[in-house]
Amino acid sequence: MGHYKSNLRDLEFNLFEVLGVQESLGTGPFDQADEETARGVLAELEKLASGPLAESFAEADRLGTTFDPATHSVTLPESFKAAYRALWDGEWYRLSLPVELGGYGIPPTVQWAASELILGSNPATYMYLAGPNFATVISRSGTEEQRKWAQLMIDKGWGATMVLTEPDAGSDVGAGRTKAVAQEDGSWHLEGVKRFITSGDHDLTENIMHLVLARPEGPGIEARPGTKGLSLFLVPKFHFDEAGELGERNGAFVTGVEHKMGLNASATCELTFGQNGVPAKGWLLGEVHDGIAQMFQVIEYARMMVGTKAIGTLSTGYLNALDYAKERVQGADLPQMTNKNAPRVPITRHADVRRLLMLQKAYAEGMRGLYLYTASFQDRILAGKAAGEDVSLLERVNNLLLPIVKGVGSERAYEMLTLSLQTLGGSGYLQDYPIEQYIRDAKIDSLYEGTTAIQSMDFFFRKIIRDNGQALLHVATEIQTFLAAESGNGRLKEERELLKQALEDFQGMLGSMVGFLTSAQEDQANIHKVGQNTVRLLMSAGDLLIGWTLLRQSEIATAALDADPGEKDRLFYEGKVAAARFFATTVLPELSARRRSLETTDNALMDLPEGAF
Ligand code: ST9
Ligand code: FAD
Repeated sequence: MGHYKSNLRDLEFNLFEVLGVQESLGTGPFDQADEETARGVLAELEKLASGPLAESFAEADRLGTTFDPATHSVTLPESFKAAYRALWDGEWYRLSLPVELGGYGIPPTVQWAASELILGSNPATYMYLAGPNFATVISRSGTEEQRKWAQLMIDKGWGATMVLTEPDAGSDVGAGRTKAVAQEDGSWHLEGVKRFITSGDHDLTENIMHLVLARPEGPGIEARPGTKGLSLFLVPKFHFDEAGELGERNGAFVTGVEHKMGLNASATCELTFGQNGVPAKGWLLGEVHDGIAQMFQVIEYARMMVGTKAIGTLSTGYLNALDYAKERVQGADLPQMTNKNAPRVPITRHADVRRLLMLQKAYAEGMRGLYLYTASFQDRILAGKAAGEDVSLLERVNNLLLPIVKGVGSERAYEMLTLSLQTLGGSGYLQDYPIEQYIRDAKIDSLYEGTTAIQSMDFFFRKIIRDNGQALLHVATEIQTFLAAESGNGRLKEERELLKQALEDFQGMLGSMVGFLTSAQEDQANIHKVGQNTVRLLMSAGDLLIGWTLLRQSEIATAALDADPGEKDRLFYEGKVAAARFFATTVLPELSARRRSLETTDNALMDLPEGAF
């Protein structure tokens, strides 16, 4: 048995029992796929993820990548390459492609469910599959010639990277100094050093297309500060002709590979442009200064991916912990604690182990529901666009939810994975079990693609304030409608009350934050009161939505239980109701305390001299 424990039952529950994805399958842009196809995709991929894909997970972690500075090349362990090959040969990358580029017309909900299976089993393999996916962005904004390159990237299975970060430009992408100098032949020469570039080099594909943000320089080009002065350049590892035949080596060289805490099969590279005796030639995508907006098309996908990766990892962490707990016998039942002859029991009998397990379950399943709810807006955007409808509100809701999926998904997954490890006691600390690796591999999720602080500021300033709260109002109205519906014959009444209170607490927090922001017009320092609380607000939005998601799930489960399902389903549905109850009674009340703390924020923290820390 491999390390990976999937939860296909819960994926299907979300897709077909909660979201009703089958209603859009076979229609509009999804007319090529029916429910059977969708279930078939997930079942096939589940087999691959639990078997061949999972096999190299631990070995690739221990062996890591090998960097040869003389040739600037990175090689990967053979077992890992075999896993990647299995994914590539199965053409699974096509799931995320639009039909016109060879995709299957599978809705995003099903795509993300499929992605969870790969990301939970062997996340680095997924990340190396970026080529076809990034080609869609090139195809969307490129010239006719560049659209042909995009097709080559797909047909030839090239790799791709997103290249933003520099030593002095991490969260602050606009501080980047890498420049691109216009050449007479229409190409550009890039000069500079980028760091932390995922998949910057490897031996999985014959070519790699780097999508690089740089500052354009040349006649008639206005220099602009910050992100709005960046352009996106396509910089291939090898030059190529019209048919995609490879030519000379281009001057983008990997000059270092990081040694890191986890995700060791994923090469994190320093990428140097134009400083190794060969010019780094690039081609502008679209117009100058459109770079950051174009790159955000890639980033939006990647942020969703990172959240799904974290949540998928938590799910397998929880299921590994659960299996262990069922087998591990230790201590007597608490009521018999004074009886030294009492029979020893599996640790699942201990209240604290149950607390650990149920918290993991609630977050894993609640956050799965949340990323799939987010994906359901992506389904509706595609369907709406195909029908010529106005989808701007749907887009804004999707945008609002992304920092929650990414920021909350990564933070809570990491936190809960420590509970998965705790469930195993000392054994959890060993490499005999996958959980220590899960923790190491998942820590990155709160860092790259924008740290949690960046997600939280995006959430408050861009997704709520700049949006005039429209998208938030849409989601809040859905929660209120759920609360008002009072369905389920009055069952879960107490939990609904707790959800109502949590919604009020969240709205109270937001109200105070808007107050701080408004008062900053009089006293600029008050903006720091906002800054002290954006992560608190984001995490509270996450808990509110997770609580709501679990309650929606439990409402459906309750109805299913009334229909007297078979034993296996009965336990599944009972678990849903229990998770919702547990989360509502133990986590949601925390929002009231967070609200009190937020409301009393002052600037003492900011006034403290640095030396006092
Ligand atoms: C990284 C990569 O970390 C990690 C690994 C990734 C690996 C990817 C692998 C993918 C694999 C795919 C495989 C598929 C396989 C499929 C299989 C299927 C089964 N939304 O606020 P302003 C834009 S990469 C949209 O003034 P500042 C917008 O154009 C490194 N757009 O920002 C805006 O203009 P306007 C990641 C947004 O103060 C403009 O930016 N690094 C958004 O200048 C300026 O906005 C980071 O993420 C948004 N949310 O700059 C950096 N926000 O306003 C984090 C901004 O006119 N830092 N724009 O619309 C930030 O995000 C900063 O907030 C900042 C600030 C840089 C944006
Ligand atoms: P910093 O920006 O220096 O942040 C340090 C701390 O300060 C963080 O806690 C941060 O939240 C906080 N902080 C910074 N600014 C603010 C602010 N304005 N307000 C509040 N808090 C703030 N980049 C790429 O371009 N391509 C890749 O493929 C890629 N892959 C990566 C893979 C790995 C394994 C790693 C580690 C990084 C990768 N990155 C990549 C870079 C990654 O996106 C950055 O590390 C990330 O954006 C944070 O930047 P930084 O590390 O410079 O941290």
